[in-house]
Parts: sequence; C-alpha cells; structure tokens
Amino acid sequence: MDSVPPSDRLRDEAFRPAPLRLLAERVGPAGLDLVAPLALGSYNREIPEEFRLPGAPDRLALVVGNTRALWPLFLEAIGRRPDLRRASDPLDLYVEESLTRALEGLPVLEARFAHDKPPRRVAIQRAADLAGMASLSPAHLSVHPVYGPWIALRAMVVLDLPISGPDWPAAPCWEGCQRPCMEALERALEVGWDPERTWRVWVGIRDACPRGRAHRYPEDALRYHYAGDRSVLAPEGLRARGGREAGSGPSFRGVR
Ligand code: B12
Repeated sequence: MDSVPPSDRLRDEAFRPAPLRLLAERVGPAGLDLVAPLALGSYNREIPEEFRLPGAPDRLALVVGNTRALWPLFLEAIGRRPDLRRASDPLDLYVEESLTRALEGLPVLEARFAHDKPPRRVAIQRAADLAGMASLSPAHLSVHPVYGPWIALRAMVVLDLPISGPDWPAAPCWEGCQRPCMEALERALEVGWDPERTWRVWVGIRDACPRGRAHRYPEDALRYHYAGDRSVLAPEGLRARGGREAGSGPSFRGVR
C-alpha cells in the first residue's frame, strides 16, 4: 500500500466536499486517480488572462490527474476497442470519454482538458499547485508529495457549487531539496528535443527527482509519452505483455 501523508488524510477528511468524492469515485476506475479541489477565484487570480475560466470566485474547481495507475487500464481499453487504438490521440480520447461519463448529472460550468489548445488552454500546473495536488518545480514539472513527477494532469472542471474549506496549496517541492532536476533540465536543453534521439535525456529530468521513484512509469508508457511510439499499443505487443502490463498487481493498487 502506498502511504498517504497524514496531512493529506486530515485535509481529505475535513474538506473533501461530496461532489469531489463522487467524481473521484467515478473517474478512479478509469485510472484518473488524483482529484483535488480549489476555489475558481484562487486560480483566476494567479494566472494570465487568456487562461481564466468563467464562473464566480467561490465556485468549486477540481483538478483531475493520474499516476501510472492509468496505464494498464488504458491498455485494457485499447485491447477491447480497435476504434480507440485508431484514434488520432488514443490516450487523450480515453481521458475525454472517461471524464465526460463521470461528469454526467453534475452541475458542470466548465470542463477543460490539459491537451486543449488555445484559446481553451488551461494553466493546469498552476491549478494543481494551488489545489495542493502537486508543487510546480523549478524544472517545470509538477511534483506530487508521494508520486513525485510521475503524474500527469488531465483536466480542470468547474462545478456550479460553492467550495467549502480554505485553499491548501502544495508545499514547495524544492524546499530542503538539492534540486538535481535543474542539472538534468540543463542537460536536456543542451541536447534539445528530438523524439527519436534525445527523449531519454528528457526522461532524465523526472528520474532526477528524489520523490516518487517507486512510482516511475513503465517502459512502454515512457516510449508512448516521450517518443510517441504507438507500436506499444499494437495487438501483438499487448498480447506479449498481457499478464504483466494489463494486470493489477499490488504496485498499481492503493493509489488515490
Ligand atoms: C505547452 C506545453 C509544453 C511545451 C512547453 C513550452 C511552452 N511554454 O510552450 C513543450 C512542448 C516544450 C512541453 C514539453 C514537455 N511537456 Co508539456 N505541456 C504543455 C502544456 C500543454 C501547456 C503549458 C502551458 O502553456 N501552461 C500555461 C502557462 C501559464 O503555464 P506556465 O506555468 O507559465 O508555463 C509552464 C509551461 O509552459 C512550461 N514551460 C514553460 N517554458 C518552458 C521551457 C522549458 C524548457 C520547459 C521544459 C518547460 C517550459 O513550464 C511552465 C511551468 O510549468 C501543459 C498542459 C497544460 N494545459 O498546462 C503540458 C505539461 C506541462 N507537459 C507535460 C509534460 C510531461 C511534458 C514533457 C515531459 C513531454 C511529454 N511528451 O510528456 C516535455 C518536457 C517538460 C519537462 N520539463 O521535462 C506535463 C507535465 C506533467 C508533470 N508531472 O509535470 C503537462 C502538465 C501535460 C500533462 N498532461 O500532464 N510542454
């Protein structure tokens, strides 16, 4: 079982409003296992105008993300659904479908995906920081207290409901840290971005973070995310890795 810091547990028990719990219960089975609340006003105050979302400042906004728990569930869906495998971006579509289903019946004012392009882009790393989900690191990665940088941020939802409880922003991940991510970022900037040749150097920025190492993405997930290698979704590949990747071993359990 992964340990959840006591402060997180207290915060959850005291302030998690019912709609947050409901959404977390609905998206969790799809692998979207991180959900955190913030006041819409806190977000809108902190970000440049083009990223602001409509709604009163006291409305409940929710940031939705995932750990590596998503990957085997996504592969399972790919195995079942050839249409998903053929989509222009299978993972983005999987996330869109899962969240849209989960939002049914909720009073949604706005829902934006992290992959939405301007003018619908949302500054989701800032939102995750303000919501206390993950600290925005000096290397531009969002670092969760337990999962470290091995998370993705997927969507921000605003509900027409008041938020209860105060904002609880993330503790800065760099405090008391030697910041090895900075050297790794410099190395990556030196070699530049090339999805065929240099992507592993970019993974090095995540690997440099001392937090969440036990929650590193599996190799095929890294190839998919960084190198854009869609062969990891091919039926032969899925079958070959079957039991191991698509299973739900203890390391994928117990995540929030
Ligand atoms: C555009 C974008 C990029 C651009 C950034 C350059 C730019 N400014 O245009 C490029 C293409 C370079 C990029 C690269 C990567 N990205 Co990117 N990206 C985004 C995206 C879609 C929007 C960022 C944005 O405009 N934010 C709004 C402004 C207001 O925020 P900001 O705080 O001012 O700016 C942030 C970014 O622009 C970025 N940034 C700005 N300048 C630079 C310069 C460099 C060198 C780097 C590395 C980053 C960077 O960091 C800032 C602080 O976080 C977000 C998703 C989202 N909706 O936020 C994902 C996102 C930030 N990216 C992400 C990832 C994983 C990556 C990559 C690792 C690539 C990949 N294939 O997975 C790389 C490498 C990043 C790294 N540090 O290692 C994840 C981060 C997850 C995490 N745990 O932190 C996000 C959240 C997407 C997701 N689904 O989770 N990305």
